[in-house]
Amino acid sequence: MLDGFTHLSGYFAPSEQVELIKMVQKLVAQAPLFRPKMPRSGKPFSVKMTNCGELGWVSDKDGGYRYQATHPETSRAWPRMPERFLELWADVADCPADPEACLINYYAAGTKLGSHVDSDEAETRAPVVSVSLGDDAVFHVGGLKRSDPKTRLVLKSGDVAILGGESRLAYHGIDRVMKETSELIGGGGRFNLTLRRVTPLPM
Ligand code: MD6
Ligand code: FE
Repeated sequence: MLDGFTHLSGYFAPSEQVELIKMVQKLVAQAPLFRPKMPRSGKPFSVKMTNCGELGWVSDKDGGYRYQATHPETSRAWPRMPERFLELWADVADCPADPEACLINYYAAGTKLGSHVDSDEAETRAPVVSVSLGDDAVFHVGGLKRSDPKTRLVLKSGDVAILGGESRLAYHGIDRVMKETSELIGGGGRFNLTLRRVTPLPM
C-alpha cells in the first residue's frame, strides 16, 4: 500500500458517534441529501450526498464534478462546518489551514461507491480525512493506477481513514455496506464524512 494511508480504528468512542450523528442529522435537515448524476451520461449515483463548509462537491450531467458554494437543489449556502469536524482535522491532518469542504455521503445497505480518485481539488498537498458512522463497510485502497493491486479493509463506525502523502491520489472505493452491523443510525445505513481542502494552501 502507498505511504500516507492511515486507518485510525475506533477514533471516535460510541458516545461521540452519537453526538456526530446528531450533528449530521441537523446538517441534512438544513441541506437535504441529493443524488448526484454522472457527467455526460446523467446516470444517478446510488449514494446520496450533501455537504457542509464553504464549498461542497456536486455533480450533474451538464456541469460534471465540481465544488460550489451552494446546494444544487435549494441554491442555499452550505451549512457551517461543526467545530468538532475542525478539531478532528487539526488533530490528524497535519495541514496549516482549515478544511473548506465536508462531503457527507449516505449509503443505504447494499450500496457501493465505485473505485475513484479524489482529484477535483486544486490542493492535493492536503489530505482527505474520512469518518465512518453506522453500518460496517468494505473499503478498498489501491495505487495510482486503476489496475494496481488493492488492499481491502472494513471501516467501522467511529473509524477515521486518511488519504495523504503518496496515497492522496490513490484509487479507492466502497465495495459494499453490510446491513444491520450497527445500531447508530435509526433505519440503518452508513454515513461517511470526508473533510477536504479545495483551494490552494497559502504556502
Ligand atoms: C467512503 N470514502 O468511505 C468513501 N475519499 O464512504 C472515500 O471516498 C474517501 O474514505 C477520500 C479519502 C478517504 C475516503
Ligand atoms: Fe474518495
